[in-house]
Amino acid sequence: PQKIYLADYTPPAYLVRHVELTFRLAPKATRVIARIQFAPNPAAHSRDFFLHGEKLKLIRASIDGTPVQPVLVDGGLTASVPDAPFVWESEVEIAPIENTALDGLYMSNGMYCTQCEPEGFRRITYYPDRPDVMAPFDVRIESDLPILLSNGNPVERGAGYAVWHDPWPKPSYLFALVAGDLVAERGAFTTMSGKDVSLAVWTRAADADKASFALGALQRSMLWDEQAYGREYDLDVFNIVAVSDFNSGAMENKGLNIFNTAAVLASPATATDMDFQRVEGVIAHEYFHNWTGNRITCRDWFQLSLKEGLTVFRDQQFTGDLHGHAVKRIRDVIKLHTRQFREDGGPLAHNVRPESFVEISNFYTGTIYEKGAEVIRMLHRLVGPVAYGEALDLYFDRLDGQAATIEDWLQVFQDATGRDLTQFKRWYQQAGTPQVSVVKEYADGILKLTLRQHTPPTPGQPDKLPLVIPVAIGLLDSEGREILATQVLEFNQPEQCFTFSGFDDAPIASLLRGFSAPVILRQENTSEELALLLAHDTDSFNRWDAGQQLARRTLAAMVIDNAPPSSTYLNAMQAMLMNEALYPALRALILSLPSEEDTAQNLALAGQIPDPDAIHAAHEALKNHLAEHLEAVLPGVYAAMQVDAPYSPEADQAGKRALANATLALISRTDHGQAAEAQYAKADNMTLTLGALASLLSIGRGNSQLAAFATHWADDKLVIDKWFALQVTEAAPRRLLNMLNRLTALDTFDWQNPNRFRSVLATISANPAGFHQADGSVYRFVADWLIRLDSVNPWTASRISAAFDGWRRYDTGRQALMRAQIERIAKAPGISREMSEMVGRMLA
Ligand code: BAL
Ligand code: ZN
Repeated sequence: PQKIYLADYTPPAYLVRHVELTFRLAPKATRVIARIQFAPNPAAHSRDFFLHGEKLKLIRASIDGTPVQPVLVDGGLTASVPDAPFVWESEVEIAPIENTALDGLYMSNGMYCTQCEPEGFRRITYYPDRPDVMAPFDVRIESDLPILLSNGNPVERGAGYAVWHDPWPKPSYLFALVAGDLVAERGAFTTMSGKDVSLAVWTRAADADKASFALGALQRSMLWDEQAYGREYDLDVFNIVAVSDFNSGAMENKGLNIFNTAAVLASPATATDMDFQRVEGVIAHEYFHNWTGNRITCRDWFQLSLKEGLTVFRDQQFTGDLHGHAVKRIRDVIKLHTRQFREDGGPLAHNVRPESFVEISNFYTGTIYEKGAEVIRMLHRLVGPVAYGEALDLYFDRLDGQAATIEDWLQVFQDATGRDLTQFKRWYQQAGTPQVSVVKEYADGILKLTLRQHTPPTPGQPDKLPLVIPVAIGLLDSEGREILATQVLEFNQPEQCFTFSGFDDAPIASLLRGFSAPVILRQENTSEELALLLAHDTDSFNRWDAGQQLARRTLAAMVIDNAPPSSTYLNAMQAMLMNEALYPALRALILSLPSEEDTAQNLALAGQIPDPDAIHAAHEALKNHLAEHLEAVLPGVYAAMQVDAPYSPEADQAGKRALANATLALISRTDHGQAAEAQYAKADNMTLTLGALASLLSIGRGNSQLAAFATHWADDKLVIDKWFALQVTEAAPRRLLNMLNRLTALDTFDWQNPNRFRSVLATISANPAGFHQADGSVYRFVADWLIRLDSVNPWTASRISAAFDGWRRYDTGRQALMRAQIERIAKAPGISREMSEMVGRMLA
């Protein structure tokens, strides 16, 4: 397949002044009539007129009212047009009911909806479907369905039709349309300048009781964006629609956000505390896109992180402000470690701003999103919050209404702060996770830290240049008292020394506080130093990180040397667990072991070939040891975490439930599931129900509860997704294939529904020892399903194919087995461009 290069960007030949669309909706034969005002672009290099279009049946076309016969070419059409403003009209026919890719206009449970980012609009009508073409839209929808929605403000509603007007120029990827039998949870928001906005969250009638939390989250987001960034909403209405067939989490279409039901519906009985937090975070993320993405959009798709990295950073700030920064930061870093570091260390590694791609849809990745957010977090730390605020004000002033680039973004920071960001820009241009090693020397009251940085080669980038790495540091004395508050070192050379003086004894360094840069830190500190940091560091993130480092060390020794678990680790966990000054959510996070994927990465980094069975065995053994070591204290902590008040997803209660579930998982290993059965029986919310069920399944029990759960929740798809996923996560590795065969044979395994497919197929990665069965049977199972799904839904299938990206890490037997499956996918007849690019990159 043809690659597209950033270096080949040219401005569009024609700009669009105005778009008028009429939709005559019918499942098999929707007519789309487009009337588009084009004007030559003075900045263009050519006058070639090209409109994208895919899977469209052209009925007619005209230019300035005169019928024309455009030339249909691969991916669109061309026509000869005036070298002056003109009006293009076309009528096309499409079949939304046949659109199983869920890209463009499609149907879900009898409702029409759209997904246009990145390139779905070209499946709706012929158009210059590129983000640097922005225009106001008028949309008329004709249908007998009761609710007809599009972007912008409502203009007119009559029998069988509705008209919408969006005054804000937008690229086609932000277009949206919804038509269906829906009910609204309604609310309002008065903006900072006193404008009233009507808000609505639209769902199926059966889900009406699960929309109020999302509405509140939207109101909180609107207020926060005014207070934190001075950003006011700019339309009379804001609509959110819940759709059960959706490829991703949600979409920020102007004024009409469309959400996967999983990212918007929440009630205490059906959603966990983490689901509530995800719903609030995604609602915020999509809302914040209104300024960072919609008002200022991307010039081309290479700039995707311009909107995604910034918007993720903003939603992280929001969640931290509302619910506590430390816990949010730890959760985000866990995600970064497992998702992005893995991507950065394998064949799919790419720049935060890629320089080429075949299918941009393959680049909605941890690198674009999470590493992109980390890059902005570093900028925030380097310039400080005040200068960051000034730079963002300038960004909004200077680039509002434009399609911008990473260069524009950095220029704003340079102009606002006077800082030269030439070297900093490398974060956007170099793939791979930098490794930072630290050597500490202490003599005569002086501490000398020597930092070295090295970024390993990644595909197409054998050599790397040094980066600007902000290293936040604090120092503790041997009693654990802080003797140097957090400072930020600017580490920008291959090797650099930093000295600190005036000590009586060798201080203990707390490095990379708050995870101040997305790097792998390699330091030679002793287990006792880590235990001291875990007990005393003023930086909560580094307390958690010290616990993780201790766990990593003991797990590595257990895997490599068959060593017993470190008593330093076990004792440190006991002290931490009993420390009531530490809030429960933090204790729960510290008590949780790093994932098996994390251990595999850690061993690979140490030059070992990770053995998934040995890693799993070590994790199980360490949990058993923890359960025994803490046996006397766990019931007391568990009892103290019981909540009597009515359910609320707020941080205090959620933190208690997190620690209750974390302790329950250990208690179950010694009480044969008694406490978990009791919790399951009396739980009145999904967090405790699932926590109990997970504990039971993890010790090979819980069959009757599992059956009762399925019966009770048979009508709730999102809850049944959890039922599927939990069985995959908790399956004993050797039984996983049987489990997978059983689950996918059920009538309820509606494989064309992305959530249901993911609940089984994407969840396999959470059971690495099961995925990596040495006979390769699970690899084959995954490949079979990916090939099958790819023929109907390439987007979701190609995303899950990344499960194979770590193949070179493993022993030669597993490598050969995985490679064979990746090659089989590559050769499957009719494989999509998306999948073909993914497997091609993994094999390269
Ligand atoms: N723009 C795609 C969905 C999201 O990142 O918000
Ligand atoms: Zn986004």
